[in-house]
Amino acid sequence: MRNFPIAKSRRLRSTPYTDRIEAHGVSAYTVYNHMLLPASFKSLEFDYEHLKNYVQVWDVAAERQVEISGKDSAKLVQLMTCRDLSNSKVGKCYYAPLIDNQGLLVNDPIINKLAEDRWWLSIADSDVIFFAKGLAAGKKFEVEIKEPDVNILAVQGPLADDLMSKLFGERIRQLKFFNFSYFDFKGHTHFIARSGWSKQSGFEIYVENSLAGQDLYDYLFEVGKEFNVRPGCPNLIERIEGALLSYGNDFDNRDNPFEANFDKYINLDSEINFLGKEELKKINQSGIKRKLRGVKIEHNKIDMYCEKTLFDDNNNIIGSVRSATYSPTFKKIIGIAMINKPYWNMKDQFRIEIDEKIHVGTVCDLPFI
Ligand code: THG
Repeated sequence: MRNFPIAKSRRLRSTPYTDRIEAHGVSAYTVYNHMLLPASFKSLEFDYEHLKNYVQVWDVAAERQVEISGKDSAKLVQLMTCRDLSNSKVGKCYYAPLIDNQGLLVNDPIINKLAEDRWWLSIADSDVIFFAKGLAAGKKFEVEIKEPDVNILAVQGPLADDLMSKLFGERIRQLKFFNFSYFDFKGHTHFIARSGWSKQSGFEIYVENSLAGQDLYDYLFEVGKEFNVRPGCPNLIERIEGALLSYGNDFDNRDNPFEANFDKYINLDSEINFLGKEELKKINQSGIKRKLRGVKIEHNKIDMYCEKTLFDDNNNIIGSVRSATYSPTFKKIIGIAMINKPYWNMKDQFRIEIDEKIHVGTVCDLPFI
């Protein structure tokens, strides 16, 4: 398939950093929450090696915030997720699957608890705001729901602490994983979390003032020279190796949270009230019939425009690949696939068609690294 340029419009939203990342040589975009999300700069493999060795600044403004505040905000947030938030603390971030009334996945945001009655759901690519507004209206909850103008800059890579401490001071090194705090730079206070969509460690700056954010972007590059800073973005190779799941790619509203390996975020035994709880109890009782697993394929190139079916030796369908890429580390294709029972424990090879040729692969554990 050929690649075509993407036509921009107001509906396909730019970010406050778009001019800057284009000046810095963004080479591909994807669309996420109706917004531009960079997908590569120099090349997927170059960006991958750089991310694992130095530090990158990412425009991840497309990770939009759904702000839920007011008297019933905690009730509404809990209603949307199967993760028990009853002991949640202000200043912490909670990775939490959102579930509908059928027990199916709606999104997998990071839920930031800003106050007992104020939350930011940092969402993946689906329209959570309408789901939240519909529930609030139906339940007659006293809440305010909006999408604030927050545009995240992520700083990711092994040298992220060194770069960030130059701007925000040494205190930032003490920030714990999935905690957030407030840090000043040039008269502006920024909400910063130790989180990000890579396994290389780093921070996310939830920029609330776009002008201050653009200034911050420029400073990160100026101060970052000594750390070999580069522009970057969530990297397909790195995130598949680390099995960071992507809503719309690896799982979506056809799948339940057990199938997507979210078991540790499913709390069926506590008193909490959430949508789809009875359905999830039933699924838990009867057991699932398929789940996400890793796959390795002996080939060097794959384009994923749609799910790719996997077959065993007798031409039985064993599952389908949902995300995949060539990994320079494993020197083969690695992917995330929904594999049917009993094949999810399969030790034998499966077959897959890529570019009209048959290739072989094996099922394996996630993550790869
Ligand atoms: N940061 C912010 N918002 C986001 C993402 C992000 N919104 C969209 C998307 N990413 C949400 N999905 C994920 C998926 C995985 C993780 C975070 C967001 C993640 N997982 C860790 C892991 O699996 O190793 C740890 C999670 C935990 O157990 O606490 O970080 O990246 N702002």
